[in-house]
Amino acid sequence: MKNVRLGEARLYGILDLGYVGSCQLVDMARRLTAPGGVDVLQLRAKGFSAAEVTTFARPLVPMTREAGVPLIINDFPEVALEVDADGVHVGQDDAQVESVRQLLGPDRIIGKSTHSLEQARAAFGQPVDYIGFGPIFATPTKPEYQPIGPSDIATVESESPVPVFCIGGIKRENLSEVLGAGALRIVIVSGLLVAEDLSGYLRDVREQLNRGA
Ligand code: 3NM
Repeated sequence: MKNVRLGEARLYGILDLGYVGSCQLVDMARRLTAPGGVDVLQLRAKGFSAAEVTTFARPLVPMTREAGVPLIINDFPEVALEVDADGVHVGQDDAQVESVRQLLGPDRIIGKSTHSLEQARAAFGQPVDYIGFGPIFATPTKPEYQPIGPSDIATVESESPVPVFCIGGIKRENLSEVLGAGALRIVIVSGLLVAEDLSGYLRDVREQLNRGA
């Protein structure tokens, strides 16, 4: 069930507390998950405690479930269990995927960030349901990371046993380049969160994704 939903997902959004105030989370989540919006939503709250992330996540669970959009918690497997979120996203430095899988059981989604072809290939042997691959372009959301460019996207797509979500600096303005390089699924963080006309932005992105399908 989880993999069918992920396999069909094309657009992944992230509620990043670096862009959205805690009081705006629910409203932004509602707008992002409205019909025509994102297919997967992650809560990313770097620098906050597990207790704070639990508080942020709790109201998002019923509303994302009603919208039919899986809710993924960045970094905190215990919080995902506690609030009954759909899954967890881990970075390269975060807890080992095997122990997160043990904690979450077989049915919750685990995603992992990868930042090179080598890291992507290493993740293929791990119990993950999807990988992130990037940053494709330079991004103020993760300024300390070197962009890897779009050239390895087609290789990762062709080798990966799980859905690949390209991430990092992707906007509606450069989406055609990412899709042209072979990407099937993308993550957009700041592009969506700072859009002046969010529903227009989403419509435009979805049109490009459908055209590239
Ligand atoms: N992870 P924006 S890049 C959260 O490469 C994150 O793993 C990345 O934000 C990775 O869409 C990134 O604003 C930031 O560029 C993406």
